[in-house]
Amino acid sequence: MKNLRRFCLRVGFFFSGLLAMVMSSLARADYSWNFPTPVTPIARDTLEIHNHFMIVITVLFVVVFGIMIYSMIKHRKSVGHQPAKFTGPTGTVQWLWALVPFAILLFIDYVLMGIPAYHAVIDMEDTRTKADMVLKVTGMQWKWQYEYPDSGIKYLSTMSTSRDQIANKEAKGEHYLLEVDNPVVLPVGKKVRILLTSTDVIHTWWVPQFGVKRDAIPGFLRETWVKIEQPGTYRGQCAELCGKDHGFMPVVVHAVPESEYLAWVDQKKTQLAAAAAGSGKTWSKDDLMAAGKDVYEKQCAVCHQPEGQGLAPAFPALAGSKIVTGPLLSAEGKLLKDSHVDRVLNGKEGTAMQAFRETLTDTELAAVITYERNSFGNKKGDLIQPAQIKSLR
Ligand SMILES: [Cu+2]
Repeated sequence: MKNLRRFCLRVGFFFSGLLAMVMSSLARADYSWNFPTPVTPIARDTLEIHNHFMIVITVLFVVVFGIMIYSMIKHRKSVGHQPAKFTGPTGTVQWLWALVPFAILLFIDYVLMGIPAYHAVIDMEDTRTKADMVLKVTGMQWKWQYEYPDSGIKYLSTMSTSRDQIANKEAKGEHYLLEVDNPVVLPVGKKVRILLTSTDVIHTWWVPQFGVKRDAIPGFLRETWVKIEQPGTYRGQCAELCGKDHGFMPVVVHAVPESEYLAWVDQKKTQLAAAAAGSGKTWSKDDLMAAGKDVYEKQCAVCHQPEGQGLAPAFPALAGSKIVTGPLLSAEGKLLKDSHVDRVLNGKEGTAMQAFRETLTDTELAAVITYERNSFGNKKGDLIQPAQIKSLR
């Protein structure tokens, strides 16, 4: 009786410890218990399989632990139970003890769980059947580029949460760290084949409500698909530790009815055409400076810092930098190797400095170069026109 009491006490301690842990973690985090509402077939399948598996494993848990606990109490030493005297795996009964549970688990794994999982995995990988459109997603430190090959649309999407909110100098907004300047827009009810790649390190494009989480790997093209069933705004994040600002490259998707999507495509095309036309005109220095400040704050400030002071050792200062204050172009107007313009256009291999020639327009490049040469105490006084950038490409 004494032993039983001790045993029960131990079990009690174990479970009350476990309960205390669960309660304290609940008190710390306010999250809901369940997964977010699925809005794609993949997300729905995944959730259904998860729930189905939870039932199977709960039944297994209760049965196995039930037998174990019953056996321990029933056959304990204090009620005079004698241990069996046999040694070694002899006799049919012992073979049965091993083989019957083995067969049961095999059935559960391959039939009860295997078949639904197999169907879901095949469905997830089927990116091509009846795809209505393609979206190309490129991960880069620390933003996403979205491209609609069918409509010729391509743009960058960067986090729009202010640095002041991150530094606790300002109250945090509702969608803190989960908001961007240019969200992805996709039509509802269409199968979208998503191609993923990266320009630098591995990133992961993840939207929980889509049930989609796929690595974007440099040098590889990977794919997944979504068919969003309800209009809405869906938010996610990069889910692969990809460097300093890994936590600051959210994914935001606006799912809209098809007519609205087509209107957005037209509007975006006009916008991009207007930006391209801007590269033909001659800009004043003030206009370049104003546009450049905007580009700098979005694209450059995360590494080189808002005041151009840099962040040692990885991110050099632009204030007083030899490269930034060096010559703009050669006497013939050609690109100088390792010059300021060369760095911004082509990046620097082996460092976090990426090539911006493909991600920024002629106007944005000219503006940000002009801005950097005439800010943070740099007083070069010169400027570069978008048309010059165009001719350097
Ligand atoms: Cu990332």
